[in-house]
Amino acid sequence: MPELLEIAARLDDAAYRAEATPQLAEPLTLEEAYAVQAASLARRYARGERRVGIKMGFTSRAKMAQMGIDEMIWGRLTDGMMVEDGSQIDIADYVHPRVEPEVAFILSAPLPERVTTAAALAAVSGVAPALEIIDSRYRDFKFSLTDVIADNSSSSGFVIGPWSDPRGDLSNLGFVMEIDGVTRQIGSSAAILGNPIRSLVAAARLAEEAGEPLQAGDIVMAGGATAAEQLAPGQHVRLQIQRLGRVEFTVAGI
Ligand code: 0L1
Ligand code: MG
Repeated sequence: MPELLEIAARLDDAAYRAEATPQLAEPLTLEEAYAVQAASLARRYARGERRVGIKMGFTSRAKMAQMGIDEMIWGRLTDGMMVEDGSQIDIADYVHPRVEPEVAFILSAPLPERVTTAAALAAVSGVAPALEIIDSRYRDFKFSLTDVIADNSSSSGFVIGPWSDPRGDLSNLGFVMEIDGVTRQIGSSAAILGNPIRSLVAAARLAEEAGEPLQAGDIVMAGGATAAEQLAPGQHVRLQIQRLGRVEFTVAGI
């Protein structure tokens, strides 16, 4: 539908220019919102970006409560969103970015739609501490469920720490996220659907339903374990996850 393509172009332009855009005037259906997301990603692919995986959103009560939304959503990740562990971002590349602590998986085999947690784990070659930089393109970071889905579920950047062997219990690993050496969020991997591997199972189903099944080499960001924190110039953000290690980045500026 032409209107959906226009919305996709507006959201993609807002992300590209790092300029806020008003909330959508008319409510979309869920199907339309994901169609807008796919169309806005098609514009990124046309500029040379490559899909490298997917992110899961609202997989924890803390995130749902922070944003007033209680349904799981997903978005696409591209290589253009990757931020190297330990590197620096420029706040000018974002509208009003926030950061949240997550767990990431990388796959060594495709994941079909219906998988058990054991089968999902068997397709994982690594698990890592990860930070998601979310950046709603909507003015004041305010949106409805379908608005945010259309906006690629606020996907903006992701930073992945060292990959570890995924075998072992991932259900209750302690998280500490610090900004400038001060603890800002404490949590547990249990906050992510009780065990982040459940988020991977859900990701496989949603990706398959969208006609883009998860493939070997794909990255899956399992979702935030705590509320997100606003980013500002000059900050240093670090996440430490029990057994998995740390991941960090800085924000350029004073
Ligand atoms: O959990 C998430 O990553 C949801 C992202 C969309 C909502 C937000 O921008 O906080
Ligand atoms: Mg997230």
